[in-house]
Amino acid sequence: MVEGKKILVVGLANKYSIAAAIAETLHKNGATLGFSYQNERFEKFINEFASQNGNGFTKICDLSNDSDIKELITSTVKEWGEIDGIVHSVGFAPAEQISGNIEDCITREGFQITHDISSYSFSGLLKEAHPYMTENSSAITLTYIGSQEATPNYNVMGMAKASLEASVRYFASTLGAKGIRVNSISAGPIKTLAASGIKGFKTMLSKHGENTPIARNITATEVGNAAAFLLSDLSSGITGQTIYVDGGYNIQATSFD
Ligand code: NAD
Ligand code: 0WE
Repeated sequence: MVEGKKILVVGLANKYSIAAAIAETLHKNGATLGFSYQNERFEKFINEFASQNGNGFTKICDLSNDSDIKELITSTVKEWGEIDGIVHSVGFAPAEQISGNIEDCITREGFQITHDISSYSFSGLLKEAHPYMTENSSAITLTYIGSQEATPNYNVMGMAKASLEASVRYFASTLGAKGIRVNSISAGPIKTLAASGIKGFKTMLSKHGENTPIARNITATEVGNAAAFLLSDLSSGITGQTIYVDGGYNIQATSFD
């Protein structure tokens, strides 16, 4: 479904990353992949992962830095000439921002960092990449239902995800005529490294599984499969959307049991 498509994957940290599952599905389905990573700490893993998934290029890119974003796109275009797809699987809030009641922990600096990395970075990537994106190309990002519903502890991350989802609609609206589609996947909770650092995550995960229509939690592979669909021409009529890959969790009303 994505044979021959040249897709840049941003947000791979380790084997538990949602970006890893997405990359594996894309590779299995014939895509050519390139990877960017946040800093030297991830270099060894990324290079190993890249060599096992098609031997694509790897490039360091701190998304808080405009010149890093520019260099990432420049080197991607040098490598490929054009870009058929972008996967943005990135989110960050300083730990103290996502623990406790929002009124006790939100700060101007925490707000700025969270919105910069978790929302602006997607805009920044598209701003640089769109001139090189092909007719029938597609960009996706990862979001969470905490953008729509006040979720305990998610706090300013939920505000940044709301901004990210709005950015998907704005970019979809203006890039559509160039044949570029932009969507997000709203994933149910998955035990990644980012998630395992969150207190009470395990309890949340098991309650979430019980209270979901499919009666279990979703897997990163299921997100990878939806991502491959959104990056492929099979989804050519879909843009500006938030697609829920959450086992149907979002369609339920509050339970009063
Ligand atoms: P992860 O920690 O594996 O991925 C987060 C990535 O963000 C890492 O690769 C990290 O290096 C990168 N990153 C952070 N700051 C950066 C910076 N300044 N520059 C470049 N990269 C930076 O965790 P994950 O759970 O795979 O998260 C991926 C995406 O999925 C995030 O947007 C997250 O909000 C979203 N998401 C996660 C879940 C979940 O339960 N795990 C659910 C829904 C959505
Ligand atoms: O988007 C996320 C996690 C994002 C995240 C995680 C961390 C942990 C380590 C962002 N920043 C940081 N900063 C750190 O220092 N998810 C959707 C997973 C998640 O995070 C939560 C959740 C869920 C679900 C936080 C509180 C409540 C629920």
